[in-house]
Amino acid sequence: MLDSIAELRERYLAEVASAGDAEALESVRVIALGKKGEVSLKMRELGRMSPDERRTVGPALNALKDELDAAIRARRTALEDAALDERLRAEWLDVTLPGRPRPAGTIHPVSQVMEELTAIFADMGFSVAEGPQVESDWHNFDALNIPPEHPARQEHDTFFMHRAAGDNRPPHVLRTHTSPVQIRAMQAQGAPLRVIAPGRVYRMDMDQTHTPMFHQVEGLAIDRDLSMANLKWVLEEFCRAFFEVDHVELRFRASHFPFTEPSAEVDIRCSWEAGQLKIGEGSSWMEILGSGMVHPHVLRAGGIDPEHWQGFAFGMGIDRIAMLKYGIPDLRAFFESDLRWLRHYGFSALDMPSLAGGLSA
Ligand code: 2NM
Repeated sequence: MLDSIAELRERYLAEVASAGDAEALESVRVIALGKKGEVSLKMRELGRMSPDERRTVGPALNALKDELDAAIRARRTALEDAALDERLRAEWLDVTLPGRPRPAGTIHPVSQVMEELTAIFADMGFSVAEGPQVESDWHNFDALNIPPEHPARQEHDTFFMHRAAGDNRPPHVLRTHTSPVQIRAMQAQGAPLRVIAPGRVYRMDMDQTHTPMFHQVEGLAIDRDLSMANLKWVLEEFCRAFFEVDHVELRFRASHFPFTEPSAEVDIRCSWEAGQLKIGEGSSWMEILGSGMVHPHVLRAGGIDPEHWQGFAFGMGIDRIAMLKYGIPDLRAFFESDLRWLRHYGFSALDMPSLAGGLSA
């Protein structure tokens, strides 16, 4: 009997040692130590033995059971450790590898130019004002001294918001300029005041050089003693900084706007050579903006007393000055969202406008 126990011991220890995974090990355990396993069956034979025999075989079987049990546990732990080592080896990750490159979007020229002009006017004390794109016709027209019979107020120039029968709210339009933002700024902030209002505007117009939505920036300065001279200096400084040239020359031509008196259209000296535009030199003039002294009716609509305050205002097309500065030939491409166009004319998100060139003192 003791011989066969020694044989079992040798055989099962060998099987435990050679079990290659948890499953094989478990079946060795069942066959050896399970309820119907070989060691358990041997234990049952103890009943049929003489007391002497039992005294030697019993402890030997118990010792075998404990030894096999310990060997199985040790083997299980070894297999688990090996599996973990293998995972750690296979799933190893180099966190110092560079990231996968992803295509970066670009900044639209209109956004870039808005950032640039905002930085330039901020340096001259102007803050940015914003307002709704759907405006009351009072803010968009009446407050700006534009009378009901003015052509801009006719159906074919302006987008009017639909009104259901019985809707008694005042008429609303898609703003046709950003001037209503300045009316709101006057009402909210009073005088003195220096703001610019960049943003989207809408007019029913669509051809080579017009789109029904475009971008404008308007400026407004109100103080006790402002004149066209201050206006001219601000515009010259803006053009020098924006077009990044040492000298610009502006020419004021008398004009007419309902919201300013007097009014002037402003041309900038330039040259066109071989299709190349140069700002600041040459013998050509190009119109770039409209301006004037704010009409007393407009100041009053903004809640400002024209007996004590006066101001200048100006407006220009952002899309147009973007085309001039960056040599973009076609306006309509601005709004087509063509990725090839955006990659070609777009700016890097890191290409922040700066005043490194500086404004003159
Ligand atoms: C222009 C030309 C002249 C202008 C007027 C105002 C306001 F609201 F202050 F009265 N903002 N912008 C103005 C004046 C705009 O655009 C060609």
